[in-house]
Amino acid sequence: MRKTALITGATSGIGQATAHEFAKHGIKLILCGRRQQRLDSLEKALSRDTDVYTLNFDVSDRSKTLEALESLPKEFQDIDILINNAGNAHGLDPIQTGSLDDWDAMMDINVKGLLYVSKAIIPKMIQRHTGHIINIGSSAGKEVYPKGNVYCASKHAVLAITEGMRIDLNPYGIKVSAINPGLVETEFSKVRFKGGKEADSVYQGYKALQAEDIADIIYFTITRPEHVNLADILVFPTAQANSTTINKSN
Ligand code: NDP
Ligand code: 8X3
Repeated sequence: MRKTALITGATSGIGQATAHEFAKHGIKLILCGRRQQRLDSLEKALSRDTDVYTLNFDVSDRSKTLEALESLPKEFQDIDILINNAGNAHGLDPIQTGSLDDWDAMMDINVKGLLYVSKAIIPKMIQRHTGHIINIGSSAGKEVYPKGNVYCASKHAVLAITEGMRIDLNPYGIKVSAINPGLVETEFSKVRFKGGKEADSVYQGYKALQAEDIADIIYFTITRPEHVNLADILVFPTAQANSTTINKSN
């Protein structure tokens, strides 16, 4: 039987590349995001290869998230794969000057949003005794870097939640994985720096990971045999050794 996947943050970057990768393999798709035009074009493009359903909601809005996920038509209700990917960094500031709005956004989207979406989907996975949840963490979830404070905290939380999910869902045959990338060239830095020019230099002077590299790893992770779960993957561009050591000599 064809599998069904729900991807949050499918309108850009890693989520969008994953949608394309899954469509190529005929996986049924529920694609989520807030930018309707992008959802419409994705639906149009990917419907050639698979069945696509789109949902527009803000993951940080608890009632809208639960409402949207409850509204899924019958043929999209049996979700086999959940990719909790929606998220971003907002700002890069020392703790003493960080913005409360940025902190709220990161905790509300990266942490609470992931929990709301999971809360809606896990019960059916438990009922069906099958499922695979992939949480997109970050190298920032394993290591704190200067001015990364709250973003790093949000991704450390994602890793802790992933480990908790793996324990609690263990009796139900549900796989839970964390994929933790280093620098990936997406709209991530545009969002972090609110469109400011600091974003331009983030991926210059070396070859950063591309969204397709992560999509490829996600597809590999969901296609391992039933008894194999890739629990926790850390992936850097070759030029990056850790959050602060990047060889920009290229
Ligand atoms: P992008 O900015 O390219 O994509 C972010 C996606 O998240 C968009 O589709 C956006 O959709 C969605 N999103 C953001 N906020 C919300 C919200 N409130 N409600 C619903 N959807 C939302 O970044 P990436 O693809 O790089 O990021 C994807 C994930 O990967 C994030 O969790 C990020 O933290 C993580 N990551 C990124 C790395 C990088 O270097 N790029 C490295 C490590 C991890 P829309 O705006 O339409 O709602
Ligand atoms: C994104 C990677 O290093 O910008 O999570 O935090 S980093």
